[in-house]
Amino acid sequence: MVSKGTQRKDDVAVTRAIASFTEVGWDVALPVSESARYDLIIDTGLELKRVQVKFTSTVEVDLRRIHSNSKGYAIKKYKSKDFDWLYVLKENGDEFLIREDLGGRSTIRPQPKHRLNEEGAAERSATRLEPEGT
Ligand SMILES: [Ca+2]
Repeated sequence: MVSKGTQRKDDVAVTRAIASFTEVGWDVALPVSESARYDLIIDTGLELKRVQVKFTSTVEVDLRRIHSNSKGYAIKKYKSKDFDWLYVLKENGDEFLIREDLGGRSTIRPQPKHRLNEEGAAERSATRLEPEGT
């Protein structure tokens, strides 16, 4: 059972991701199905990417999921096809976008090269040069 506090942090991560992707200039879509292995779909203008969103308060992101079933519970890992990109929101507000195949991994440690902030900032300042429509 997911605690209310954990659910709240996950919700913050998803909404923060939506805001950041929107600022970068990508369109964001939400899957209707709750059984989807991803939280968002983003349209970069060139392609669609399925994005799994995680909140973490530690340096490593836990990629395992606990599923309850008739025999009790089972720990599952994501498969390569479950999502395309992983968005991570850290407790300090740092955002990461990991575009590597994480299938079968138990954890991932976001690196500086995965930071979304710089890429987002660069694309944002580029967008600002365009005149606003009236
Ligand atoms: Ca998630």
